[in-house]
Amino acid sequence: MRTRVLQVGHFTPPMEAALAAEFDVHPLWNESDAAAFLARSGHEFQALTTTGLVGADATLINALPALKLIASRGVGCDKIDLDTARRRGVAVSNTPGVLTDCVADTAFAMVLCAGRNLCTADRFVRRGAWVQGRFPMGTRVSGKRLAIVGLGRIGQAVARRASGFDMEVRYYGTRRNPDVSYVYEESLLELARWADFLVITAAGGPGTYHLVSAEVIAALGPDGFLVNAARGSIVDEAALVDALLNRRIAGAALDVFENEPHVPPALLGLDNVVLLPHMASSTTETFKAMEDLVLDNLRSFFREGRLLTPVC
Ligand code: 8YV
Repeated sequence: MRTRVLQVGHFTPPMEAALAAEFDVHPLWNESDAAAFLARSGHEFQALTTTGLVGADATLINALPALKLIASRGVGCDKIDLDTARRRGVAVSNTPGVLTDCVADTAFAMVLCAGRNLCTADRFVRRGAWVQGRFPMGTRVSGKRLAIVGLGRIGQAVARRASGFDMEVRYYGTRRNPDVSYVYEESLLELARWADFLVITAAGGPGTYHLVSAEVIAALGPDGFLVNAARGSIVDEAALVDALLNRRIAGAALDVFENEPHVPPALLGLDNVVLLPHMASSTTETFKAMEDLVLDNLRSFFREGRLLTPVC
């Protein structure tokens, strides 16, 4: 009998086809009354496939009494209730590594867009404003100070890109990384004071909730830029909106928000913020690599009893 897989996050069409060819897949979104379906048939599923953005909460995990594995596409697991999974003895896999370069590319593009006003400049040309005069000056990026919050795989890839732009790099995180030569700053406030660009690449979840507080944003100062390619929950969004509205920081570039896909309406009319739809990893190549890894984790777990990229 094929392993029965409940699907709660949408995949690309080739992945949907590959998954259905090997597993007995049931998309939960086909059910008009998901709770009633789970009460009736939840016991049939051994696996749950999801994405970093959809996750799996305690209610869902507990509605699947035979669940053995949650296989997620994406590196972030902040939407998966890992405590409940551990308590229930359910294994969890994610897709680290394969998305690092594309996320770092986007994060660095955001640094350039914020400093050099590239998105505003595009809008300037489109609305015909160029014929009326010059586009205002931006801020130099090369040679400036770039601070990284969370120097994991993605943070280190951003740092490597920054080195190519002759930038000085420092970082903040839960601990100093002995394998890198960048300066470790123990105080996030001090790091923000030092930085021209503060780039967030830390993991989301309760440990980093509102880590970038009103004080940290204030410490960045009127010449500083904030770039968030990690999770909206890491930044006190209301404080950030206030700082951008009142020009207390130079600008921001945001790929993530506290209540996606909803963006604070106050940001929509501002030219000092770049707004992206959580797309840092969204390339055909990276999504294929992430989905291949989801599939390989499922195969490996149900055939050999081990995960390639276990979370727990
Ligand atoms: C994805 C992400 O867009 O990996 C993550 O944690 O936030 C993104 O890469 C998404 O989770 C892919 O399913």
